[in-house]
Amino acid sequence: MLGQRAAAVGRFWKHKRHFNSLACTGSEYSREDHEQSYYKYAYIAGAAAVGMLGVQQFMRTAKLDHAKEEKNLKKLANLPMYAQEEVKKHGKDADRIWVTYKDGVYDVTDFISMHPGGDKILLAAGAAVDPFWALYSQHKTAEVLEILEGYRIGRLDVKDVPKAEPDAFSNDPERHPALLVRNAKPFNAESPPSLLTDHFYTPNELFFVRNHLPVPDVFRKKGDNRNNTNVLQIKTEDHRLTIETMNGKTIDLSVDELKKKYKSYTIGSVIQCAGNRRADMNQYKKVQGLMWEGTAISNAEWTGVRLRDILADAGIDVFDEKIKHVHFEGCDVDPTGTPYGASIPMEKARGNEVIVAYHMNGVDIPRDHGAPLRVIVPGNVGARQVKWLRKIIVSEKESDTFSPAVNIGDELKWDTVPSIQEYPVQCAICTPAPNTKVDRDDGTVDISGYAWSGGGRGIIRIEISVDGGETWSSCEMEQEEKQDKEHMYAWTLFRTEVKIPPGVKEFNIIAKAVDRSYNTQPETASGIWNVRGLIHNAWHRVPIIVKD
Ligand SMILES: Nc1nc2c(c(=O)[nH]1)N[C@H]1C(S)=C(S)[C@@H](COP(=O)(O)O)O[C@H]1N2
Ligand SMILES: [Mo]
Repeated sequence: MLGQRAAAVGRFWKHKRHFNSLACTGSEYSREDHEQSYYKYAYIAGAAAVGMLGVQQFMRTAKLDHAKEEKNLKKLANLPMYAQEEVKKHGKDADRIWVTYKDGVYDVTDFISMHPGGDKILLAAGAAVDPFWALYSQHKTAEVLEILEGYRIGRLDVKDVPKAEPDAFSNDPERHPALLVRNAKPFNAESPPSLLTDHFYTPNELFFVRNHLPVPDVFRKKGDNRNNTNVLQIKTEDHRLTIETMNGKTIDLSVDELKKKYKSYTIGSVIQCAGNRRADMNQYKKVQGLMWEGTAISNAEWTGVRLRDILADAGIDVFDEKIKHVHFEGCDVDPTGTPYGASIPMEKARGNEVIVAYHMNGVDIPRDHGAPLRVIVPGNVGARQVKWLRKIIVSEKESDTFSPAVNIGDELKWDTVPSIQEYPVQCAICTPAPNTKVDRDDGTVDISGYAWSGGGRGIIRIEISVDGGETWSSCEMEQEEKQDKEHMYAWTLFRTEVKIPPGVKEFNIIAKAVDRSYNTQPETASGIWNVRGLIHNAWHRVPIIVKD
């Protein structure tokens, strides 16, 4: 009957999970931008981690439980010892549900019934949560451990205590030390702003990284004895891309076949995370998610084959009105077996510019960026550009790895808003860094930054103000010559110098851009604020200190 209760909770959760507060497990990870996969991963994270215990409401309960927990600690020494076999009897269908963590045995029954989403802990019911925590290590905070202790009922027999889990991220690639790490596992890092505008095409090593899970190990060679069972192992030679039609027919291609069969195209295209500049929006009013500053964006030249050529070859009529969306699936699979996924509208998918890429800046796509294949959807938000691509599916429906829009208040019905696809106009200053001290005697300050807009809308103007937006001067722009203003998927770099305003000890450098549709950026976050801090594109302001 508890099973029923949990199932009911589960249903409730399913309905409510689009409301961020329930999806939040209080960790960076689950509050991530997940433009699209947010909920799914939050859901699973909520599941997996006893950070599962970390749902916000739970945090509140935790405080109430504090006194109880102190008592528990005292009791700890006298607690009974249980063998794994005993714990196993308290699986998801039992009256009382137990889990273990290290040598602790916990009865989480009450937690499950009290907290929407708490039933996710059922994944570990009657067993150890350790393997889940290995994958979502960011949940294993002192706070969460403390909460868990409140549910302690005993000790696990030493012989049954799980050995330390292999680090699920131990096969992640080496990264360049200049990347600014916002979260280590899974790896999320910004490009260093001080180097970003030195290159029109961002060197692969400095390209920002946004991963939801461990990097699939696509380079494992025969005879390599790493036995990390948490990481999906695939070899580039063995990798297959499957295309599934509406009537269930599939074809599949190896990377070599794909390269040989279809004409190749190269396109300069930006990838920008919808959470870029979230930290900025957070200053205006608190938001949730990984606190990206202004460089969760990079620009590369991608080479691959047109998506529509592959679809046509699979017998799919790209003008069939029944086909509304094209879904993509990655090789990165979470503990419930669900791969990272996203979809784009068919109208976009059959365009000239969408490719299944195998090269990034002229070399094989590095592991962090989707080796061996990723889809590039120029002009759209980063989340749609699925890495480690293994499957393409055409469908009447949008991917249910739901993709929220932004704006609106707390009671937002996520289901009613379409996903973010094309990005609005964006620009940010990369140098100087905020709070740079300049000498008044120097007279001027050198400025550099990037601007970009979604949907191929080229940037037509970038302007700088040092008087709070009263007056503006325009910047010199560097653009991709091969792209016209109607099809500009690469970014625009800008440079200029401004005079240090007389008589001030500090001032703001403000930047804003205008795109081909004459869209420009809002002055503040006021009208675009949203709880998850997505697509923040207000005027970018960098405070500067003047030394006399
Ligand atoms: N398979 C897979 N594809 C993915 C992701 C992921 O975690 N797994 N992250 C997405 C998000 S949210 C972004 S912003 C971009 C980041 O691409 P990059 O890491 O190459 O910069 O990849 C997208 N594609
Ligand atoms: Mo993203």
